[in-house]
Amino acid sequence: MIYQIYPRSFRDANGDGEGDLQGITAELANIRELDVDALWLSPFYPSPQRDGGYDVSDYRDVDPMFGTLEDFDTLIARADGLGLRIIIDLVPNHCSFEHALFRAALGSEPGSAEREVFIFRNGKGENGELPPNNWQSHFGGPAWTRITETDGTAGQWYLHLFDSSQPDFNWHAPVVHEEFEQTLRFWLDRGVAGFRVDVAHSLVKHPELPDWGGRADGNSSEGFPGHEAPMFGQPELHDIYRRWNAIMREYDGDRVLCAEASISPVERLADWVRPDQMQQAFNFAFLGTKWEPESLRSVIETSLRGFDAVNAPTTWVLSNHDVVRHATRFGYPHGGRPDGIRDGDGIGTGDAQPDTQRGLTLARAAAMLMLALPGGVYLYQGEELGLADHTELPDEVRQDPTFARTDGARLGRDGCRIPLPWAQHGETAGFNDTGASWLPQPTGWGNYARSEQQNDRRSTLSLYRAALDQRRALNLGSGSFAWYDGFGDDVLAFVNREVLVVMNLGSSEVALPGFDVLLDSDNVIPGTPKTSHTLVPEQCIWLRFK
Ligand code: TEU
Repeated sequence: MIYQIYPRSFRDANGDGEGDLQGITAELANIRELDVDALWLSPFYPSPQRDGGYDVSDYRDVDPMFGTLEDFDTLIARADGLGLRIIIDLVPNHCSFEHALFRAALGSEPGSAEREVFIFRNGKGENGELPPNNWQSHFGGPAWTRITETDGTAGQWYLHLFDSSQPDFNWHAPVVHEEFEQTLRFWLDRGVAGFRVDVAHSLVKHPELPDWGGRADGNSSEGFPGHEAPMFGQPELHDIYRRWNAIMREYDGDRVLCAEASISPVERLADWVRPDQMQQAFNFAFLGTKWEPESLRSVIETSLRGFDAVNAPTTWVLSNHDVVRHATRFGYPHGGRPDGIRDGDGIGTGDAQPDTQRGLTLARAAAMLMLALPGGVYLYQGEELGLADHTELPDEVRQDPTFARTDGARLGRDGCRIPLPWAQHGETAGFNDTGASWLPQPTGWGNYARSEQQNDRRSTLSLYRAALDQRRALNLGSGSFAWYDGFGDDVLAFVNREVLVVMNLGSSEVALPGFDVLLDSDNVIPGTPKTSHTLVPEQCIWLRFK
C-alpha cells in the first residue's frame, strides 16, 4: 500500500501555516502503523505555488517553505529505519515560468536554442494575434499565452496544457531529456525508491500541433470534432520511459515508476507498464466510476483484465489531491456530485451539500471493498480518518488556478487539500501550534482528529488499520479474484484467497451465508460474531470462506 502525502497540508512543524518536511518526519511512526509500504510525496520543490507545487522552478532542491535538502535526507533516513520507502513526484510535462530555463527562453530570440526547450510558435492571423492552434488548458481558457519580446513588441506564443505559469517542455529537444535524467539521478542518489510521473501520457506532442477536439484533457469542446488527441500517448514516450527504467536499474533494490495518466481505456494506460518501462499506472477508471453494481462490476473486470494482460498488478485509488474526496462524493446519489460538476471541480456554498453521514458510511464500505482487491492500493492522506471535502470555502481563499481561469465557474481542488486534523482541540486541530493555516478548516474538523480515532475501536482509522493488517496477513494484495454469485444484482460479492467479500449496494437487507466474520464496515472489532447474519444497505463485510 502506498500512502500519498500532500506536504503543504500534512503537518506543520514550524507553525507558519504550511505543512513541511519536518512535520512529515515527526509523524512517520504514526503513518507506519497503517502498514504502509511506501510514501508518495506530492511536490516539495522550489515553486511559486501557482498550482500547488506542480509548477516547479528548480527540480533539485526543496522549497524553503517545506524545509531544506538536509530535512529531506533526515526524512529518508528515518523512513528507512521504519522500513518505509519514499516515492517522489516528478513533473516532466511542464515547469514553472520562474524556472531558469524558461527565463532564458523569454530573454532569447525566436528560433534560438533557448526557445527550443519549450513549445514556442508564431501566432495565426495577420499580426500573429491568434493562438497557434485551438487547444484549451486543463484549467480552462486557451492553452497558449503570447509573450512580449525583449524589444517590447508582441511576440510568439508558448504552449501550456495547464496554467499559463506552467510552460510545457519540448520533449523533442535533447536538452530536456538530459535535464530530467540528471534530476532522476539527483534524487536516486539521495535514496528515493522511485517516482510518480505527473501527466505521463502528455509529455510528447505531435510535432505538427494540429487542431483537434479542443480540450487538452482528452475530451472535446462543443463544436469541435473529437479524434485522436495529438498530446496523448505519442509513440516517443516509450523511449523516454525505457531510458528512465535503465537509469533506475543502475541503482540497487526495487525502484518504481508509476504513471499518472488520465487516459482511457485501461489498455492504453497499461501500454507503458512493461518490464522495461513503468511498473505501475494509476487506474482512474475505478475512482471515477458510478458507485452502482453494473458500473463497478465492469470497472473491476476491465481493470484486472487490462493489467493482467501486461503481467502487472492493477492499482486501486479512491481519492487524491485532484478530486473531491470519496467521503464527500458518496454523500450524493451513486457516488456522484451535484449536476454539472466535472472532475477536478470542487463543491461550494452554491451547490447542493452532501449527506456527510451517508457519505462516511459508504466511504468505509468502499474502502473495505478496495482493500480486498488484488493489486496495489493508493491511499490519500486523511481518507483513513474518513475526511470529507471542505464544501463551503469562501471564494477569496481559493488558490487553485482553475477558479480564476474559469472566472469561478469551476471552483477547483482546494476543498480536498485542507490541512489535516491531528488533535480534537486547538485552532488548527493540531496541524500546528500557532493557529496559522494556508486554507481554513471547516467547523468540526477536530472531530475527525487522529488522536480521537486512535483508541476508538469503531473509528474509521481503526477500520483501515484492521483491513490493512488483514490484507497483509492474508496476502490479499497478491491474491486471486473470482466473482461469487447467488446474492442478486444489487450485491457485489467476490472471493480473494480465503476471503469472501460482500457489499450491499441495494436498498434492502441481504441474508449472509454462515461464515466467520473477519471484518465489517459497520463494526470493526475483528472476531466479533455477528448476531444477525444480514448485511444492511451500504455495508461491506469480509467473511472467511471455507
Ligand atoms: O494532474 C494531471 C491531470 O491530468 C489533471 O488534469 C487532473 O485531471 C486535473 O487536476 C483535474 O482538473 C496532475 C497533478 O496531479 C495535478 O495536481 C496538477 O495540477 C497537474 O498534473 C499539472 O501538473
